Amino acid sequence: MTEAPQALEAPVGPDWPRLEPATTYLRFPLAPHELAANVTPVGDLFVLAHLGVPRVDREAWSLEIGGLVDRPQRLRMRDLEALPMKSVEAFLQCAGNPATPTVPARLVGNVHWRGVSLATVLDAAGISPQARFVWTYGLDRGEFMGTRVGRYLKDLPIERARSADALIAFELNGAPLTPEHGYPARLVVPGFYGTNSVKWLYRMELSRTRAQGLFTTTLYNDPEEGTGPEPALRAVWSVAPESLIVSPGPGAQIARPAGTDTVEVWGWAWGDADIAQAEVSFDGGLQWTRARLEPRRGRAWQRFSADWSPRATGPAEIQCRATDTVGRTQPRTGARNAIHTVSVTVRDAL
Ligand SMILES: Nc1nc2c(c(=O)[nH]1)N[C@H]1C(S)=C(S)[C@@H](COP(=O)(O)O)O[C@H]1N2
Ligand SMILES: [Mo]
Repeated sequence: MTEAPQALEAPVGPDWPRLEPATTYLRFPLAPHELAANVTPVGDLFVLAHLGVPRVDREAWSLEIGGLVDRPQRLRMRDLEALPMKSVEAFLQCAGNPATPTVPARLVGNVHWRGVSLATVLDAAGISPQARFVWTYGLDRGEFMGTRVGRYLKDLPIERARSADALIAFELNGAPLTPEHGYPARLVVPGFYGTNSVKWLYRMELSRTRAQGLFTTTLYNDPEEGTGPEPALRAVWSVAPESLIVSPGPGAQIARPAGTDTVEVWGWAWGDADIAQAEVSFDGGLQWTRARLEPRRGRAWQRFSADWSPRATGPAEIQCRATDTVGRTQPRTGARNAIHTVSVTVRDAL
C-alpha cells in the first residue's frame, strides 16, 4: 500500500471535461441586507470557481478512493445512489479572496444538501490506521494567481471527514446540483469554510500528511495568533463565529419610535462551534446588548433579533457580534469575521 504521488501537473486526458468558462468564475449577488430568506435560493447563492466550471457527464463520472485504504474503490453514480440518502441544512460561507484573508467578504448563505454520508463511503474502503488526512480532488484545472494546477485539491483532517454531517452531495435545495455548484457530485463539509467543500469531486486519497499545494498549504492558511517571528499557519478550515445584520439595511431612514415602540434589528449568526450569544450595539461598540437567538438546528445559521429604541435623531451605527461556546468572538477589524456595521439615520416621525 503506497501513497499515490501528488501530481499537481496531472496530464489532461481526452476524457477530462471541458471547462466553461475556463477561468475564475464568481457570482456575488446578495448583500447582507438582501439575505432575508432563511434558506437561500440557489439563484441567489454565491458561486466561487477558482479555475472555471467543468461540464461533467454524469454517466461517464466516477469517484476513486485510494491511498491508505484496504480496498481502493471506483464508484459509479449508481453505486452511490444505492447507499442511504441523508439531508443536511447548513450555512455555506466563502472565506473570501485568499490573497486578502483579513478582509471580510460576507459571502454566506444557508442551504439544504442531500447526498450520502462521506463517512460511510470512506469506511467502506477500509481506512488504514495511519491515515490522518483525506485529500479531495475536483475535476477543475487551470491557472490561478499565476500558478498552473492540474486539478483543484484540498485536504481535511480525517476526524472531520468522518463527522456525522459531512456529505458527498448530489442535490442543493431539493434539485440536482447545477454545473456551477458542482454537478454531479461535490463534498459538503458543514462548519468548514466553503473552500473545503470540493465541487466536481472525482478522487479522494487517504494520507498520513497534509497535501502540499496551491489551495492547501500555500493559499488558505492564516498566521496563528501570538506566535514568534515565524508564525505557525492554521489551515482555513473551521468557521470562526460570525454574524451580520439583515435589517435595517445600510442607509435606512428610520422614524424615531414613539413611546415604548421599538425598531427591530435582526440578522444571522453562525460558526463551526455552537453560538453562545449574539449581541448588538447602537453606539459604535461601547455598549452591547444581548439579542434573542433562535436555537441552533445542526449547522444552519441562527436568527437573532433585538429591540432598539433610538433616543436621538441623526446618524447611527448598528453593529452585531457573535460569541461561541469556546469563548471566541468577532474582532472589530482585521479579520475575515470582523464585526459588521450598518449606518442608518434616525429621523423624527412625521
Ligand atoms: N473543485 C472546486 N471546488 C470548490 C472551489 C473550486 O474552485 N473548485 N471553490 C471553493 C470555494 S472557495 C467555495 S467558497 C465554495 C463555493 O461553493 P458554491 O460555488 O457552490 O457556492 O466551493 C469550493 N469548492
Ligand atoms: Mo471560497
